[in-house]
Amino acid sequence: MKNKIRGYALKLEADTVGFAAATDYSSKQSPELKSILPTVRSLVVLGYRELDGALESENDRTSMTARLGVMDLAKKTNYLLARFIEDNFHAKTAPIALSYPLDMAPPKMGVVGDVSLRHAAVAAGLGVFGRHNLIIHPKYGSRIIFTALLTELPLESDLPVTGELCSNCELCIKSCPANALAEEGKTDVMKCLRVSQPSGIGGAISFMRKFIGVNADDQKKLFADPKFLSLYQASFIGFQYHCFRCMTVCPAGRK
Ligand code: B12
Ligand code: SF4
Ligand code: SF4
Repeated sequence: MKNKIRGYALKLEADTVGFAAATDYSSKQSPELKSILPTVRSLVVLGYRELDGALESENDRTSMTARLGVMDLAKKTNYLLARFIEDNFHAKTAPIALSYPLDMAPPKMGVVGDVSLRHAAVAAGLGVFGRHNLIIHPKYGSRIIFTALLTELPLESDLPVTGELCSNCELCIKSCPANALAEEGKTDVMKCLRVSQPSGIGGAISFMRKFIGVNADDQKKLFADPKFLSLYQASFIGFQYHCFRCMTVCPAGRK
């Protein structure tokens, strides 16, 4: 069964595939898997490498353009693979988003996913946590992102990655423009968000506050403000990252 699923996922252009029994997945902050699919027994976790040229580009729109490509590919692959499992193995299968949509209600307020894909990747033998709190894959290093499917199939977990992949070189900590990685084992979410998603919810709130506090003439001027124009752009492109530094600088797993 695993071979068939892995083969089809690779054919659909996922770069790497791992399996985890639902009992081996553990993420304290995240909801129970059964709250998503009550009959869940396993996870299929898919990894997609990021493009070196896009990540290393000095132009953050170029890095984001490639990410949008990975997101499109991952969304389609997730859906097609879920359909493949339902059709071939008669097991209910639920696809998990790469990032969005997120639960925006308190207390999570959009910073906790329905499934923690990093913990899922560890359980499925696709990597280990590094000092930057991201998953390092043995072949693709930190330059990888994940999606997952929850299934009713009774699949066993793949072998975990053993051994350290992070050398503790601290490049990620030193390169983070937001100083969001200073505390070990914790990413300072607000610091990261301000730098990596200036056109996210925080940016929108601060723009609206400014907008409602000024007179009509100044409001007109604000329509030409690059902040407003970026928010407008984000409203139809979707959320956009302006920082990929911690993924890009990490030498782990790279030849
Ligand atoms: C919300 C979110 C964010 C938020 C909040 C992050 C956070 N604190 O979890 C913000 C906006 C800050 C963010 C930033 C980024 N994100 Co983000 N994010 C997510 C999302 C949607 C949900 C994460 C979640 O549920 N967190 C809540 C719980 C699970 O976190 P937690 O239990 O508190 O765990 C934290 C620590 O305790 C620690 N930790 C937990 N266990 C262990 C164990 C060990 C041994 C260690 C060392 C640490 C550690 O790691 C976590 C970091 O704070 C996931 C997608 C998903 N559904 O998983 C992507 C995801 C985690 N993001 C990802 C990426 C790539 C990024 C960015 C690089 C932005 C970008 N350009 O893409 C930065 C990196 C920030 C960083 N170095 O931590 C990838 C990670 C891929 C990978 N290789 O690991 C994911 C998995 C998206 C994906 N589909 O691949 N993200
Ligand atoms: S994405 Fe950028 S701001 Fe956020 S933790 Fe990584 S390096 Fe720091
Ligand atoms: S940059 Fe260095 S310290 Fe940071 S995760 Fe990679 S290997 Fe570890």
